[in-house]
Formats: sequence, structure tokens, C-alpha cells
Amino acid sequence: MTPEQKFFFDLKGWILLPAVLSPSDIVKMKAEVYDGAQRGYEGALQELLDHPVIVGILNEILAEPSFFSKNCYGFRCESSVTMVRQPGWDMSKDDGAGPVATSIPHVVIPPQHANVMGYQAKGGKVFSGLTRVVWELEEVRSGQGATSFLDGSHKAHFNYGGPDPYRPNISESPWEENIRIAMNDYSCPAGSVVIFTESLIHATNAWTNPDNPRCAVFNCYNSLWAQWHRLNLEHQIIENMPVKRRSLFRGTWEMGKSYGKANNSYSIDNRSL
Ligand SMILES: O=C(O)CCC(=O)C(=O)O
Ligand SMILES: [Fe+2]
Repeated sequence: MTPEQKFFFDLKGWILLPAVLSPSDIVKMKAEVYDGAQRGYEGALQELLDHPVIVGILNEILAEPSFFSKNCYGFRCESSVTMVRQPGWDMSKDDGAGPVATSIPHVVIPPQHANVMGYQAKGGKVFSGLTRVVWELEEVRSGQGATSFLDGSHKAHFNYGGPDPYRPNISESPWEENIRIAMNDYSCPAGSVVIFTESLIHATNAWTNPDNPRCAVFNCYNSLWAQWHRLNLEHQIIENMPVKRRSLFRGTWEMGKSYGKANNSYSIDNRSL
């Protein structure tokens, strides 16, 4: 992670890295998503889990050097979902209630009170808590359906104006409209990646780009020592991954390093569920 990337990630709570993937990777990965892959754990999509560009950044914002090595990562992956949104898609056209809920600007847990999923920066170090990595496999144009963000809101001190300070979204806030107006999104070519802390206010938007669908992979990462999502990933799939990649799915604990029992590899007995 460059000092510039770190500056903007800390300031805004998200960064965009344009055109990371090669044209041939984009073709392969898009084909898998359009062919029905629901998750990014297999095939060419699996390469995204620990793509070198995001490993460098996640090491900086989600890990400590003494907890990663050439054989294991210093962070965990705990969720992966793909998304295809055709031109004209909106929340009401989705089968599940998910996008209706996520179209309300929301967070994992409001950062105004201390919480274990939250964003921190101290001693020159960022710790971004629950962290999302979005791979955009088609072109995205600002204002036409990208994920949108309220820059800086991962460090908000005052609540969103709604009735319940513990509510993880801005529903019933009298300022909802102004909050939405203040939100930003991005344009990017296919093969770009967006990284954001889930403590940042963000939202799903209708896909109005008439020229191509949205085709994206949403992977979620966390500390070695915290878990938000139920992983629900079959052992067999993890076992077929290269050894280092498997460590993304190890159990969520640490104590034992000084007794020679470091949590540095995945096994059927040491997996997050
Ligand atoms: O649908 C989107 O663009 C955003 C999804 C979302 O809320 C998330 O990734 O946490
Ligand atoms: Fe979200």
C-alpha cells in the first residue's frame, strides 16, 4: 500500500484501484460469473481471494507483520458473493430482500460507539475492521449504479439522526435526503477493485448504465481475531486450494503462539465455520 493510498483510505474510508486485472483474466472471470458462479471461491475467481494487489493493502489495513509469513496470510476471508445486474436492474427486481435493505445507506455497526468490527487508526497504523473488496468485471460509470459511499463517515462521532443510535443504517433520519446527496461513487474500467471498511456508510444503487450489466465479485475480509459472517464454505473446496490461500479460512483465534501452537494454517480441525 502506498502512502498516498493509505492517506486516502484513512481519509475517505475507501479506495479505488483502476484496471488491476489483465484483459484475459477479465474474460475468464466474467465468463464464470455469467455462467452462474454464485461465489468467488473456485475457478479463475479464486485468484481474486489473494490477488497480490489486495494482499499488500490488506496486510496494511487488516494485519500485523508478526502474524503473517510466507506460508500464511495475516487476515481471513469470510464471505464471497458474485453479482450480475442487467441494465434497468433495481432493488425491487431482485429475488431476495438483500438489495432492498442495502439500498438504505448502512454500515456493519455504527462507528460512533466502540465496537469490534470498527475502523481504527493509531500509531501510524490502520485497522479497518470488517473490510469489503469489490472486483468490478465490467465498466462502471459514476451515477449509474456503482456502490456509493459517505466519505469519512467511518470516523463519524455523531449519529445519523435516526431514533436509534445502534441502528446500522440511516433509516428514519430526517437528514436522509441530504446524506444521500453527500454520497459519492466512482467510474472505472473493467478489472478494477474497490476496497472499503464496512464501518463506512455505503449503499446499493439501481443499475441504469444502458451499455453493460454490472458484473462484480464481493469478497469480505476480517481480522484473524474476529468474525462477522458465517463462512459456509465446504472443506473440500478449501482443501483444493494452494496452502497459503487455505490460511484465509483458518479458525478465528490466536492464543498459543508462544507455546509453539501458532494459528498459521488451515485444517479440517482449524477452520472458520
Ligand atoms: O450492492 C452494492 O453495491 C453494495 C453491497 C453492500 O452493501 C456491501 O458490499 O456491503
Ligand atoms: Fe453493505
